[in-house]
Amino acid sequence: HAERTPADGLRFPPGFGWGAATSAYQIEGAAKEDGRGESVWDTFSRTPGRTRNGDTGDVAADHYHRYAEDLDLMRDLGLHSYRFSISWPRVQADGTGAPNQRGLDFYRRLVDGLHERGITPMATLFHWDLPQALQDAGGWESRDVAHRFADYAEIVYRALGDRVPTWLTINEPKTVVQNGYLSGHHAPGRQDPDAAYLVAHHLQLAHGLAVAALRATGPGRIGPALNLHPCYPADASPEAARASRLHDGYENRLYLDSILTGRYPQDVLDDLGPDSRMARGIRDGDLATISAPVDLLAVQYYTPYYVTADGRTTGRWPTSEADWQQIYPDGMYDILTRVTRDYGPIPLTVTENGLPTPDVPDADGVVDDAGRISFLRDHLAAAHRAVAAGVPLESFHVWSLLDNFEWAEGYDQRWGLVYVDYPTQRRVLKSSAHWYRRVIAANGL
Ligand code: PNW
Repeated sequence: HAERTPADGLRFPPGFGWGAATSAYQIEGAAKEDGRGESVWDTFSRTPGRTRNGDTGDVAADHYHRYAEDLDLMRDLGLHSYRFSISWPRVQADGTGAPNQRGLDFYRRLVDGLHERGITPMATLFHWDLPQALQDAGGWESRDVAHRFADYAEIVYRALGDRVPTWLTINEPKTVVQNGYLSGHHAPGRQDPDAAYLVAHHLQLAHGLAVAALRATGPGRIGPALNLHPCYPADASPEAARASRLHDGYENRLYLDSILTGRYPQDVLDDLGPDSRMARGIRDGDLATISAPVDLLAVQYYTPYYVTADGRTTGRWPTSEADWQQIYPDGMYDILTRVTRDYGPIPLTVTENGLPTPDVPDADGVVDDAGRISFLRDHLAAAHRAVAAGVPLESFHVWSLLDNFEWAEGYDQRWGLVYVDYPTQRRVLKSSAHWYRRVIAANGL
C-alpha cells in the first residue's frame, strides 16, 4: 500500500511503473521510408491552413532514425515503461493485405532496444494515423474499417506479441469523434455530428474486434486508452446538474459504459435520437463484441469540464498554453476514484498527463520548465491520494517523452520532458526530466 511519511514524502507502492508516452506520427518522421503508406494525418497536415505554420510530421523528431539515441535517453531517465504507438500505414501501406516487413522490423528493433535497457514496452495499435486508402473507402464511417483494424492488429500481435506484454487498442476514440468529425480541427477535418457518433460506434467496435483478435492469437494484456474528463456543474441549479451529467455521458460514459458494461448510456442514446446514424448503425451482437473483457484501462487526464445550466463548458481554473486545458490536479483524483467506484477494481494505468510550456534553452543550454515540474508534482500527488484510497493504479506515463508534432498546433507547443532542437534534432533534458529521474529513483515525491 501507498505510504506517506513526513520524511519520505509520497511513496508509491513497490513495483509502481514509471513511464513516458509518445505516438508514431508525432515523433517518427521518415514519412516516405521503407514502404510506409500515407495516413489521414499526412493528407491533413499537407493541406494549407490545417496546421499552425503549415507544419507536418514529415520529419518530426526524426525518431525513426534516432530511436537508439532516444532509447538511451529513456534509460538515463530510469524509465520502467515506454508507451509508443505503431503506425498502421508502416505495417500496411493501404490498410489491407500483406504486411510490410520493413515497417514491422522498425518496431521489432525498438522493442528489442527497450528490453536491452530494461524498459517494458506498452504498444498502442492506433494513435489516429488511419491509412489514407481506408479513409478514401469511407474511413471510420465505414463499418468495414473496424474489421480491417482487427486484421491489422492480428498482424502486429504475430510480429511483436512475444515481446510486448501490454497492448492498448485505440488512443482516445473521443478525440477522433470530437476533433476529427465535430470541430474538424483534426484529420479528417469533418464537421458532421451525425457522422461523428457513427464513427464513435465503429471505433468502439474496432476496439472490441481487436481484443478478440489478441485473445485468439496469444497471451498479452489489452485494454482501451480513454481520455477522461471529470465534469462539474457550474452552479447549484438542477439544470446545471443535468447538463453536467449529459456532458459526462458524451465525454466519458459513451466509451466507458460500452466497453465495461456492454451498454451505451441511455441519456446519450436518447439525446442522439433513434434516427441518428449511430443508432441505426448498432447491430445485434455489437455491444457484446465491444464489451469483451479487458485486462486494464488506460486513463489519460488533462483537463476537467465546468458545465453551465445551458450545457456550455466554461472556464474556472487557470489554463495552460493549450487553450482547451484547465489545470486542476484534483480532477486526477476524482476521475481515478470514480472509475474504480463505478466500474469495479479494474487495473488502471495513467498513459498520458502533461502540459505544454514555453521552453527555450538559456545561455547555458538549460531548459527550465518549472511549470511542468509543479504540474506533474500536483497531479502525481493527486494520483497518490487515489492509490491510498484503494485505486488499483499500476503505472503513470508522462505525455510526452519528447517535444513533438502537436497535431493542429504543429511544433509550437512543447509537451516533452526532453527538448528537441528541430533544426539540429539535438535533444536536451529539461529540468523536468532531471526531476522525473529523481522521482523514479525515489519511487515517489
Ligand atoms: C492527447 N482535449 O490529445 C493525445 O493523445 C496526444 O497525441 C496529444 O499530443 C496530447 O493529448 C496533448 O494534446 C488530446 O481537448 C487532445 O481535452 C485534446 C484533448 C485531450 C487530449
